[in-house]
Amino acid sequence: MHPPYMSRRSFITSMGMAAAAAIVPVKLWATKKKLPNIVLIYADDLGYGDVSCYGATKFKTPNIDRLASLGLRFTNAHSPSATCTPSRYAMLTGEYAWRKEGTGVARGDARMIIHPGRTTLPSVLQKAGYTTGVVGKWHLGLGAENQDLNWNSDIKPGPLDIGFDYCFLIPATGDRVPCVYVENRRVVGLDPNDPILVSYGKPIGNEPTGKDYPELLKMHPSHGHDQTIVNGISRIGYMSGGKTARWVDEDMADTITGKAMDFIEKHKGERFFLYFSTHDIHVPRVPHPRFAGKSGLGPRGDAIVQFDWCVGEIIKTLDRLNLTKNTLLILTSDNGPVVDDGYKDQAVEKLSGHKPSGPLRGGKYSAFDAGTRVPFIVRWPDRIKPGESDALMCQIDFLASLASLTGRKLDADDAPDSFNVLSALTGKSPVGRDHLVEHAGTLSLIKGHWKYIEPSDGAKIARNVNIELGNDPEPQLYNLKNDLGERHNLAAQHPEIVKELASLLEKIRRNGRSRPLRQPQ
Ligand code: NG6
Ligand code: CA
Repeated sequence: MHPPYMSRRSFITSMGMAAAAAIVPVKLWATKKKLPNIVLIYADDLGYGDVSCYGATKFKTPNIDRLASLGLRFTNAHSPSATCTPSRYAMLTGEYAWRKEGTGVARGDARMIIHPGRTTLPSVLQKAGYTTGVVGKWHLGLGAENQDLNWNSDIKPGPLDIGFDYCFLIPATGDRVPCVYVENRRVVGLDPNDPILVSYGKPIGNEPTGKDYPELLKMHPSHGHDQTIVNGISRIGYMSGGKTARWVDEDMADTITGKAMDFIEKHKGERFFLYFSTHDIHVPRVPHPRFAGKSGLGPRGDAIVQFDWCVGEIIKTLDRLNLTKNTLLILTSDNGPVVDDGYKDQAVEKLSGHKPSGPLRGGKYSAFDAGTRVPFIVRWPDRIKPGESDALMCQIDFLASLASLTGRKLDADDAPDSFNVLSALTGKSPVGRDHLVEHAGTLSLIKGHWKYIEPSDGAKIARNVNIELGNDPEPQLYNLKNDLGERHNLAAQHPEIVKELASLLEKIRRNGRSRPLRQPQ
């Protein structure tokens, strides 16, 4: 029977269309036509104050500023954690990383921590008909648990097993071996006669290390980072072989931006999701020579200028292909800023008054807000009015929000901490999350303008990187509305608020989930 509101003929026609679209329900098929492409640009270690549209004055980030002027600039948006692996884990699974063992900063030979079969951000979009790709930094491990990982044959499981149709990866970080790219399941440019071996224990082969041969280095470590030398830079971990496959740091931004642009170009006729995860501005900061000196702040500032260039290339590609209007473009960062993160790259000496954390306290690794409050810009000309929003947002919500956008239902067990904040993400509502757990080793809870930091015996300052970690054996309570810099601990004045927030945090921890089941999907 055809529905009463349709003639028999149009019903048959629409059935034919639905069949052609692989039996998508008619209602969804109608809305699907308007679904946007989605591009997520994910910077590494870019701080709240590191771009000019968030207050940086010592250099300019014109492409990011332009995005912000054409889109929605969020001022209270967060990464889920204050370091890379847990932030990315949470963003892709919709589960707080602190719930799961083994989601701390991963070694370069770590096994994949997101298991195949799990509902992920890319798997949701793939099921919604998107072609999905990840280009750039991965840092979530590769290969199966309890099995040796052989870098010289098919590397699996990997992104292709959790919802991505394509990947071009920096497997871990720029400062961790192996220093090679992986495309889909294979190391790029590998000579089979020169196999790659990787070790995070003992030295391997007879490759020189930074510790033993500092005279071979073009950039010296300030702490750690003194193992195998690749491209004149010593790394974390040992590797041998794979000489023809090793990356050149100076070319990394060009290489991965080129791959991201190729992905867009190749899939311009389809609906696509691209997760473009840059290496910038993580250490080692070795931008291409054409960016050298451009910021006046040394390699850290130059890496920001390079990152801005990458953003500009993506914007231009979308413009050129006429995709801009119906592309949801999100730009944000995996955690807050750090100045000296292990290499002597003059970042400290040349800071010149620049404040990577802007008005916030702390930085990468920190429970104070600069650990996780990051730049967060969303542009979608067809649907989002330019402006600003102070809604409480978190990247962990991409999963439920984009599931809602694309008409995918989540099972009760999926994405246990991902909220549907689509209205806030698209600027329809000024209200985002009700509350948010922040993770930096220590947990914090933000609810409204209050922020509670759990008591912790951890170090107060991360010595080498010189960042206040926000740990204190006493509970801390800050009013972010008039004390954004978290200077005045009000816990003693408001014990009732401390009690309320501590018990909500405990409940979230105990329940194993925080996504409201009755939230509209
Ligand atoms: C730290 C590294 C730091 C950086 C960080 C991970 C040392 C001394 N420090 O252990 O350089 O790699 O891990 O950064 O090794 S993240 O952004 O990927 O989380
Ligand atoms: Ca990071």
